[in-house]
Amino acid sequence: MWGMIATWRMALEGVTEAAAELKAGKSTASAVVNAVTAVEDFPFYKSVGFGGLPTENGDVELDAAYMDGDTLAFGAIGNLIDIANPVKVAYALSRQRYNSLLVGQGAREWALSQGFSSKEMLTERALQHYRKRCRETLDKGLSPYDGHDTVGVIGLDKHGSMSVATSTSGLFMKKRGRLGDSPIIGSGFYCDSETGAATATGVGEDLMKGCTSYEIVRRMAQGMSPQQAADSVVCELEDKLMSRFGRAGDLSVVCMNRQGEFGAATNIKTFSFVVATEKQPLTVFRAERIREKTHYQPVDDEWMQAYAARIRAPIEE
Ligand code: SD4
Repeated sequence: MWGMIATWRMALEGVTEAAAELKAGKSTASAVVNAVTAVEDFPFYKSVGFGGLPTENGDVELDAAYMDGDTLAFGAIGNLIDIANPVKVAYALSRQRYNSLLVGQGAREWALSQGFSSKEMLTERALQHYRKRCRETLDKGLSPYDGHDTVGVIGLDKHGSMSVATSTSGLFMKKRGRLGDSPIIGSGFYCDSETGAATATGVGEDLMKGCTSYEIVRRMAQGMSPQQAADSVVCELEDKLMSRFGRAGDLSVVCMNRQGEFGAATNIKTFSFVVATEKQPLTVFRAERIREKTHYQPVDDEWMQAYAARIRAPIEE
């Protein structure tokens, strides 16, 4: 059995190629890193890698992680500035015994010492978004934190190995130095090849309160199906946050078990994700929650066209 699941429609092109690698018997490590790299390199995805949106100071600070489900080794970097592929740095770090989570200047220095090259990650388009948001936030009092998507990819290869990787520019207009869940093991990602893997996207501050990805994997280990584990974790976290904290941000997750069965859950109106397994042909699904359960269906052509137009639409300044 092989399989791959990823957050958001933006993962489609990367998953298309990476799923073919898994089908051909290649390892989950290279498939997952390649899938995330494709998203990082595409300049029109404004929440991951090159073209990602900046902090309130105008710098692009990137977070990424990689976890190997066989050994439980992981590498994660936070607030990385001007290095092309944060996921590759995270992967390289996962091969080290110590220093598994590096942030800021230290992360950059380590990446450079390993031969990763410097690259200006702020694009003209991201700068336009930034200027527009600065104005809107002043004029209309919009929350600076709206509009953000993290890519999280889980892979299962034919040898039974699993891995997971994340990459994000974090919340738009975040404070310098702020970390969300994406580079935090157990919150933004977790993977154990004996059980399965999970990855999250949404408001990191809230996802971290539930150690969301670990909790999903733990429930799968106790016998829940991926869908039950995903739905129960998202629903319970949202309920708890509403009753104890007074509000809950966006919470969306995908997961897969070692049999290649998958699950997805969300508390937002439209959460898209991409899946391909030996049994499930490559599909982009659109998920929504109706009464404590997440329902999903394949997106149609109209949805795909609207998406393509939206991500490339000129930014009205
Ligand atoms: C963060 N969880 O930095 C990330 C952002 C994200 O969908 O996933 N947005 O909090």
